[in-house]
Amino acid sequence: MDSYDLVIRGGRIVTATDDYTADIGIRGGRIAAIAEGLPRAEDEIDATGRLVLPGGVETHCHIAQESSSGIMTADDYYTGSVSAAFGGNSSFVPFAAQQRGMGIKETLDLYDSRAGAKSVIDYSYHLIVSDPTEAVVAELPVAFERGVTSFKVFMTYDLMKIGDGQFLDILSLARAHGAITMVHAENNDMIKWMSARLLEGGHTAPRYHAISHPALAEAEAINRAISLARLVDAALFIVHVSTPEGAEIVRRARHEGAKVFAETCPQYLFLTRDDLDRPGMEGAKFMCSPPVRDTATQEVLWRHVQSGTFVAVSSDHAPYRYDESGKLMAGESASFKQIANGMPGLALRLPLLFSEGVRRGRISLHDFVALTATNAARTFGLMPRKGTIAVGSDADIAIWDPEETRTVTAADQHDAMDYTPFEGQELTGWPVTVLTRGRRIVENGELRASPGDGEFLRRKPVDLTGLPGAGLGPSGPAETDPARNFGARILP
Ligand code: DUC
Ligand code: ZN
Ligand code: ZN
Repeated sequence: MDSYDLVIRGGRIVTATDDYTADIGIRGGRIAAIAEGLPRAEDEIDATGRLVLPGGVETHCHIAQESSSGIMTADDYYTGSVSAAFGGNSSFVPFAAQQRGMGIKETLDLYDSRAGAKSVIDYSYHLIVSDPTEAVVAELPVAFERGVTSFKVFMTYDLMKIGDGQFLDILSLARAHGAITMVHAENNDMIKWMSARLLEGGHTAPRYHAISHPALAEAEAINRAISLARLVDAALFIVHVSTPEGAEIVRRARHEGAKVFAETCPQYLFLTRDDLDRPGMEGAKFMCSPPVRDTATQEVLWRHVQSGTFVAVSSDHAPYRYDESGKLMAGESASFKQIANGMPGLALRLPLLFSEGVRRGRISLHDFVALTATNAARTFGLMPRKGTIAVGSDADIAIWDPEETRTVTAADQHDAMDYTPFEGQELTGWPVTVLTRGRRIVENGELRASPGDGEFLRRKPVDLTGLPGAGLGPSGPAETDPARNFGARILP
């Protein structure tokens, strides 16, 4: 059979490893053929002069999620997925957040009800575990049965943070089921102590948010999180690394064979704490945790992007509007402790990285694809369905015009936000047509999808093959290995 539902003709196909010009034949939502001169199909896209890339796989964004202090994100699964699609993404994995007192099934059911009828792109969730009681830990396998193979835990925020023993429970259970645990790694007490001193001194403006989260708080917590993961030989993913110190700990741990993955985010590569020091409360728009740092930090983080410390660059889209529903909930004179943490960026992650990364020669096109799609798909159990262009994979494709220049505006984000931290920036290289499972979601600036077109993705266990240390003998410490600890069984 050589007929296709759709042929994308004549584009330059670039994956994490390949770069060639060919046609792509799509049948039943999947890539059925890649070749030169495919037969004509009823539906065709002329991709001459365009880049044909795997659709982005966004694995760090907060959608229809209450913050730890109960503020709902501005984006729901409709606006969030539409914004993601306009930004060149074909799928995303936001969070399903267990609030204290909630069960696992209850949490996943709640997010199914928030996502199912709304998302225009395929989706899954990472399960945030904030209350790992014995009953909750016993219920965690429900998540694996439903194809949710990643957790996220917090080492900070009084209402979300878990203790080190609880962290070990989750890591070891995740290991037994082939899941991966993500962590927000900052030392809670250092931040609280610094914040109290600052507030006592009357230093309440948004810029002091950056001061209250010292680099040492991130480095200490990353080091501790990795130590805990190493003790039980579990896979760990450090989210939103923002400091040279933190990145260096990750780099060294990977070199030493720890099962550690990490990401950074555009805000740490493109914004600084000077943005937090804008007049009045404007700085609140740039508040996220960990905070944005300085230009010297940006340089070092770029080097870690280039040298493979980070497997992904994720948006950490955490949308709270610049009004009383979000950032200004506690009024115009709120202290930095009363302002929601997070900023939007779902639609700009790829254009920023393309314009400022690829076009400036900081990363190759292959790196760009790996950092925005392939590595995330692989790490979070979506490979080979998502994250690449190959026969048999879902036809999740973003067609880019590498020469188009646009000026960033909040209105063009297609989200539910009233600002973008990147307002006015001129970027070159934009996705023009985006497909999920062979369906056009966005075409020439128009939305072509309907709420509920996206499907829930059952994910596989994490693939650790080829990670530093894999296949080089026992990877955990002797004390937890029955072959080396006089036969004691420590891990499930
Ligand atoms: N951590 C996140 O990952 N996102 C938003 C705020 C935060 O603390
Ligand atoms: Zn976080
Ligand atoms: Zn986040």
